[in-house]
Amino acid sequence: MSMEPRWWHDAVVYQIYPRSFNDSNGDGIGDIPGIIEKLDYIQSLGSNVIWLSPVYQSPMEDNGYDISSYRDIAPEFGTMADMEKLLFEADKRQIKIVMDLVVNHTSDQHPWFQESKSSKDNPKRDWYIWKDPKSDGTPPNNWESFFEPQAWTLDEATGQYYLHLFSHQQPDLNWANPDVRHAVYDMMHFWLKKGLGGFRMDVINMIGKPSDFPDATIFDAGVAGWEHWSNNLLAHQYLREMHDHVLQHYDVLTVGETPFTTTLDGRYYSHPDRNEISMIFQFEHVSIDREEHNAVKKPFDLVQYKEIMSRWQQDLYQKGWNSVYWSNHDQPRAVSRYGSDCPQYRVVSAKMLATTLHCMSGTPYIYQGEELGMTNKHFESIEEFNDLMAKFHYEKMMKKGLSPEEGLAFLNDFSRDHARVPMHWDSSNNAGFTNGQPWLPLNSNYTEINAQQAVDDKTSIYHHYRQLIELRKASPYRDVIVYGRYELIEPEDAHVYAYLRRHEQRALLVISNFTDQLQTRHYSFNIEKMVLNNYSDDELNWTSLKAVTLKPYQSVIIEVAC
Ligand code: TEU
Ligand code: CA
Repeated sequence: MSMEPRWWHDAVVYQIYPRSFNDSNGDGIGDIPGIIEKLDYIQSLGSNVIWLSPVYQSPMEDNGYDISSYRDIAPEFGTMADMEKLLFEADKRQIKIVMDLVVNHTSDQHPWFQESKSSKDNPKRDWYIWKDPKSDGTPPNNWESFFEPQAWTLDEATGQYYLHLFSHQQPDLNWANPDVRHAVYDMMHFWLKKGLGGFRMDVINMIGKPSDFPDATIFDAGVAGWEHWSNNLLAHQYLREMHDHVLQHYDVLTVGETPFTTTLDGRYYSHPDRNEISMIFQFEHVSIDREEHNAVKKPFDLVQYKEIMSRWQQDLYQKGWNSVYWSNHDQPRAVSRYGSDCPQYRVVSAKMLATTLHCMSGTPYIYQGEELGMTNKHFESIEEFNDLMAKFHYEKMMKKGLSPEEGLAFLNDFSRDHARVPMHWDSSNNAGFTNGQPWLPLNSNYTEINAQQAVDDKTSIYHHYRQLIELRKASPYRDVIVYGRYELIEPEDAHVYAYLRRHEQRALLVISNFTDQLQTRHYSFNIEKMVLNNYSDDELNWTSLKAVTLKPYQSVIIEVAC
């Protein structure tokens, strides 16, 4: 198979978490008019797709991932007219807007659930997943939830349990019911007709629930039950139906968020001939430095990281499409996690991470502030966290007998709130994010790390990202970056990540030092040209790769002879 070109093959996506991006009216909450104000900033970066985390009406128990009306905008984010203006203004700048499609579950405040809950014979009863208790009154099976110990909550009034893989305020829709599926498809048409560029599909690999609801048998590798409700045949069947009814009629980017996937699953979802979705977010590489389920930290192992990324690069080559990312609204800040956020190495290591990822095949995603090298914030106490998952993990750790300090330390490494701290625009009060009280307090380092500084400084991380995007979209290296073959060099090297991309008569070698030490290596390639180097001072010193000494966190892209 050779890949038929699609517009999103050379796209670079910029993710916005609206609540934390830019507040236009001083209520402390980012909003859609605030996003419109910053479109020029995103356009200058070079990104041509924006993925908006949910902006729909919601009680915001999970900051919008709990939707109470799919066809309304949350008032704190603006109005439908604002949303239409955003689409219009983005389009003027050749930027497409991808919205979040959260349809594994709704909010418990959604009228569908309110009706469903009202009585056992309500016509919408079967829109959600209701089951009788076991004879001893306990839940129908032993599945866990991502945010609570149990995936089932008893509704006292009707005497049945309902299923929620996330919080009890996020009941799971019953995709086995065709009326539910068609309601979702209608809603998708509603948005796509407004000129949307596509959807990011929240936990879309979990929509198929086996009709017999079997007990989980695996308890040490994720939320119990995942072997039954993730990536099953039903999920693929529903996606193909969705493609048939909706997606085939639009030329859009679709990316499925899919924890617990293998590369084989990745091919099933993204092979163009299967008519499902464009690409998926896999979770393997963001799972190697922790056991999320058990809230346990593990050392980051570069050899394992390389093995995972390389396997995805290779297994999907011409058999599907990758998405590549370091961070998003659920992950800690990339530079703190994989690079170094100490003043000496923050800039250079953030650039190194960017180079490593942006030369891979697949569609790269940038999370707001990543292009500035924003860092994790230090939280002093558990009360400072906002995220419901942080609270759940903390309780879990306390129950296991860990100390409050240990609990706090884990969250300071991994809490989702690190990503949700407001964006740094400039060095003025509250980083120019708001004139009011920010909904989540800022990181105090905004006086040094902010967009204005980065735009003005030609050697900033921001400009490094800009150059990487330009290489992918409009340079002689476009085809090799977008369509080239990928080859890992020295898989066992625990400090340096080197790989090659080849396409027709071009080859690019990418070398990244993941340590704060000098590293000397030998490569048997001949340099044609130094394409990008995150140390600007020694560009001319590279004449041969026979013995190169990489500086701390140095990363280079070199065109080599084929
Ligand atoms: O995330 C799904 C998911 O798997 C997360 O619980 C993930 O394990 C964790 O956040 C990563 O550390 C999606 C959304 O991205 C997330 O923001 C929502 O809270 C969740 O679904 C429920 O909609
Ligand atoms: Ca606001």
